[in-house]
Amino acid sequence: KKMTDPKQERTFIAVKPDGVQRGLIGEIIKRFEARGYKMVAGKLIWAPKDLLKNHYKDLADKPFYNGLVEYMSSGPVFAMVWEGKEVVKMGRQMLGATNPLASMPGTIRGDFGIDVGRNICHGSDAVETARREIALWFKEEELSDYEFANKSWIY
Ligand code: FUP
Repeated sequence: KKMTDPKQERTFIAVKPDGVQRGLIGEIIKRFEARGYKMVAGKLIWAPKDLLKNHYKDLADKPFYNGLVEYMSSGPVFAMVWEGKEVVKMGRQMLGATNPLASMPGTIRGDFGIDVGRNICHGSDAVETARREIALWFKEEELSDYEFANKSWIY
């Protein structure tokens, strides 16, 4: 399996605690499925703080970091790995901008959120970041490598 094939690119997407509490897990899965992406892994997990601190380690010096870790550990998240053509960039586009005023209607944040501190979902910002985040949240055996029935109608 060639990981350089853009159709086999993978990203880490998570429904954050507010998204889970608001019943948006299915809505978010639905959008990635309908777009043509393949789910490779998915689980509900109440993340321990050390995992979240590692996940957001690049933001450790930001003023919102402690609040961010508190929010992310306030309930379970639904963690996923999605695969398909340029899914990292496309996933970010589907999630919408970090700034609520810039997240367009039609995106997940633009349709369901108004606050940067309750922004419903996470998506990796680059292929390298995705690799790191997938390895952080999932064991290798939790990732399913399978043929996707609809593929020839998508590519
Ligand atoms: P994103 O990649 O869109 O998740 O944005 P960042 O990596 O810049 O920020 C990570 C998380 O920190 C965001 F999802 C929400 C939170 N955050 C704030 O709470 N306040 C800010 O000013 C910026 C980000």
